Amino acid sequence: MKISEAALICAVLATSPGMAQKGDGAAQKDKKETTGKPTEPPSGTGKVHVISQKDKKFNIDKIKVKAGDKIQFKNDEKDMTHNVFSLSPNNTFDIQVQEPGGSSTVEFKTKGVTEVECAIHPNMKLKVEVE
Ligand SMILES: [Cu+2]
Repeated sequence: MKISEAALICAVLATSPGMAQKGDGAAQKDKKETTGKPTEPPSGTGKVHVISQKDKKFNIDKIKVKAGDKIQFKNDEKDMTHNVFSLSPNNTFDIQVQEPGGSSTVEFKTKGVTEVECAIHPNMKLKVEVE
């Protein structure tokens, strides 16, 4: 009797891990954001800072982020394109032509100061301090 009871318990335990994994998978799926941008790999737990471009300027001129954080650059103009880029060696990037209503997310992987500019409007400047 005792042996068969033990066997039953073992059988129940053996099925448990599978069920637990299923639960975790569903929870992760719910949290996942759908940005529609397949170019963004899911890396780290980096925060996303949103910066708006309106009236030919960034809504702020300086921001501090942690290495691994991302900045989402939004073009909130009515009818003006922007072209945000950076030549700073620690985080070089080029979003290229961004239409009104467009949005692009850039990951700042490396510590240091990253100077962000717009190729179309030389007065647009943003200093990102990556810590
Ligand atoms: Cu611009």
